[in-house]
Amino acid sequence: MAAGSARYVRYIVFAFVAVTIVYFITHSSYQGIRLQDGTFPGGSQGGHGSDTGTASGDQQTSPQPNSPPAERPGVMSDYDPKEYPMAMTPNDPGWNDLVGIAPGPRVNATFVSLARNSDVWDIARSIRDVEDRFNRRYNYDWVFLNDKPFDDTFKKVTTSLVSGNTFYGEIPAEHWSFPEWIDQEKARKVREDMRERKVIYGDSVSYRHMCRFESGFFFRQPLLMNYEYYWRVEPSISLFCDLHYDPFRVMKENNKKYSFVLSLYEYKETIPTLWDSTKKFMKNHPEHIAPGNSMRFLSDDGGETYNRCHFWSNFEIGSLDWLRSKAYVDFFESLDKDGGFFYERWGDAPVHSIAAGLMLPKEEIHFFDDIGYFHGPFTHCPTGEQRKLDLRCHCNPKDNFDWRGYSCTSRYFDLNGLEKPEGWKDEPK
Ligand SMILES: Nc1nc2c(ncn2[C@@H]2O[C@H](COP(=O)(O)OP(=O)(O)O)[C@@H](O)[C@H]2O)c(=O)[nH]1
Ligand SMILES: *[C@@H]1O[C@H](CO)[C@@H](O)[C@H](O)[C@H]1NC(C)=O
Ligand SMILES: [Mg+2]
Repeated sequence: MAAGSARYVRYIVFAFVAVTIVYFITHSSYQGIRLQDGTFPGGSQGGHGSDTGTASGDQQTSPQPNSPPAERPGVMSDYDPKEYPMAMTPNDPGWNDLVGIAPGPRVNATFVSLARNSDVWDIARSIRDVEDRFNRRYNYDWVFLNDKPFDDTFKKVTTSLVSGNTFYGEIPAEHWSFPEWIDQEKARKVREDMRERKVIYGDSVSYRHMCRFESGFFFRQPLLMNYEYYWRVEPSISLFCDLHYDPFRVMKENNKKYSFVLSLYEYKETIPTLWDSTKKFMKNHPEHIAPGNSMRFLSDDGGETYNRCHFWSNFEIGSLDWLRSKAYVDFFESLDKDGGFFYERWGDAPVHSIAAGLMLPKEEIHFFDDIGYFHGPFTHCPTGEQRKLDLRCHCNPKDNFDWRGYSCTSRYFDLNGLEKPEGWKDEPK
């Protein structure tokens, strides 16, 4: 009965192949990244669905203006962190689970990028890195802000890359212009003078509006009012390592208000009187100065002068509620009245840093060593070989800025009594 058994074998082989095909089809969906399931309306929001329902895709066709809903599925205001342990080290369960949507709660948080339409391809690269290394598994929203309306290309490209919902906001003119108390002629002469002295961005009006906006207004835009935490992302940054946990949860669960990856000294020419204004504020508002603050990070003589150390604000994960607090807003308004955003060229980095350094207890500022990061010309590459291997980093250790002379990160460790990461002595100096 050779013919009969041959047919029998063929049936078995056929059934096996069929089962195998069905298995691969049902198990091969590329989780975390979905193709757009709709067209792009003229509206200001694009969106994606997601497996955990952390973002809802059912508002995509609504016309602008749009805003994120206060209630978002997956976002929990109160939960017991112990019920949802995060893998913080390679020994923790789940460290290697980097496929699929991450389980557990989501924080009331969003990415935020200020950008021009012409920044589209540079912000696209940044988004791609953030998604690949983190957000494809978490699907957090992304808010884009611009002093002009975003064009269709910008919205299409960014919405296609972000795994969460996207929102596009236009900044009101009052937040991107000269306040009435600024003497235009005086401001113009300063720009002329800085142009001659070749101070970086010294002759730019728009850069000053940008710095003032990032210092005092981004966190109060309507699109950001529905969130508690933000992660700022600029065009042309890179992320070098996988993120094995949710940094928003690290912020929330440890009561952190501000965080950084790179710190350095500010250009002297851009902030000649910033510290004078700060001292005036401290005198007028002693109630806003936190006991146990980070003055030692900012000053080497007990507050008499500023050592120009600041956290580099092109990367920030922080608390919007803190920036919206009376303390922070009083500080910004006091600086704004003094006019240094226009009579000098105060950057938002020293402004945020001084605020965090003086108005937060030092424990509320966090250093994210695990987040390998580049923004020209500086690199933060996590310290130590094993750490980089565990995190699957692709940065060159020789590029790490952390322990070089021009970095302020050593001071941060010293003032907080923190032990420097293993291997820091062998890193570039
Ligand atoms: N909408 C808008 N965004 C701007 C403007 N100037 C700068 N930005 C954004 O502000 C941030 C800082 O600007 P950038 O050119 O990266 O300055 P740098 O990092 O200090 O060299 C980036 O997110 C830019 O996209 C502007 O005139 N309009
Ligand atoms: C998120 O935070 C904002 C601002 O604090 C709040 O108004 C909103 O209700 C919160 N949403 C959720 C889902 O917790
Ligand atoms: Mg930049």
